[in-house]
Amino acid sequence: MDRPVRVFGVPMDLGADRRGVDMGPSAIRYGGLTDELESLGIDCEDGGNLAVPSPSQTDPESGRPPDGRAKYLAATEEVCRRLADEVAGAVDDRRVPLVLGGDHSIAIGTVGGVARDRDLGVVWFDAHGDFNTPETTPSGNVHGMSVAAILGRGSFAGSDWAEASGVDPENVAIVGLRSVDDEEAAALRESDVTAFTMTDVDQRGLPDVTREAIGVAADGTDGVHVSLDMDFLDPTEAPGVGTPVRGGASYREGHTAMEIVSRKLGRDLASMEIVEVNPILDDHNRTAELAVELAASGLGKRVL
Ligand code: 5AB
Ligand code: MN
Ligand code: MN
Ligand code: MN
Repeated sequence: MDRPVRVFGVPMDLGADRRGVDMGPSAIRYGGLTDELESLGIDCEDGGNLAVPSPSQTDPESGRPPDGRAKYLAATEEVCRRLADEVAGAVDDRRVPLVLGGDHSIAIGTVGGVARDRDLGVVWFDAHGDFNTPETTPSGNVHGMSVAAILGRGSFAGSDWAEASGVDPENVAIVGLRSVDDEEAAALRESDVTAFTMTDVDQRGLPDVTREAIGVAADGTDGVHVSLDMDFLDPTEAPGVGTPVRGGASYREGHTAMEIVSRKLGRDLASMEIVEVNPILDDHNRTAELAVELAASGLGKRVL
């Protein structure tokens, strides 16, 4: 890739039930992220970590919407506002933001920042739909609501920090679904979001599905954000995630998806994010090292 990158770590675990995902940015850096990207000739600057309060300092009920549940919502909002500002600053400096999680609630901030002055498409690689709202969530965990928040669904409607006016549901595509809650599934079906399940992947193959997802996200937009939840991959390849689900993408499929992202999007890749790496649950940093490899593929690494 010929554009410079700025990396941000967001040691966020308020949006997930399993602690430990806050150490994801450290594990991915330890896995050699900047060296790997620099070896590809990418100018890669580390913007450091954002400060994130720990759950023990934070009231989980603060910010709770009247008719729903969303744990640590006030603190999540505060982090996402700061993240959006940092990410928008990188875009102003003509650097591609590469955001390391942390749990997937941080996508609300990343997308908010990238979509500030433009229409943005989103490709969301995930085992889960992240399409719950505070009204439908079975867990109260905000990492299961990020797509719904960005699209201003349920009690996120009109919320200036969550709903991204530059993102239309017609330009959002989710790839890799295999665990979706009942009400969440009904909401996804009636929405204009394009959703590809692992059944679609089995039947059509990942390259075909990924190309279509990118087409949906790029159609009429000024750029595309790629959000990679590491639980998109099968737990045999990515055991270090908080909510593993069997039947995910293989090692090669992960790379193929990212290679297609880089080849097909080119300069339309606005930003990338890799989330949900939990080093406490990992096997010798395997998942974090895979995150580094997938970032490299997504940013243009080629075998030949
Ligand atoms: B992830 C679940 N649907 O809402 C919920 O890892 C899981 O960011 C959400 O995709 C998983 O709590 C969130 C049961
Ligand atoms: Mn997710
Ligand atoms: Mn997930
Ligand atoms: Mn629009």
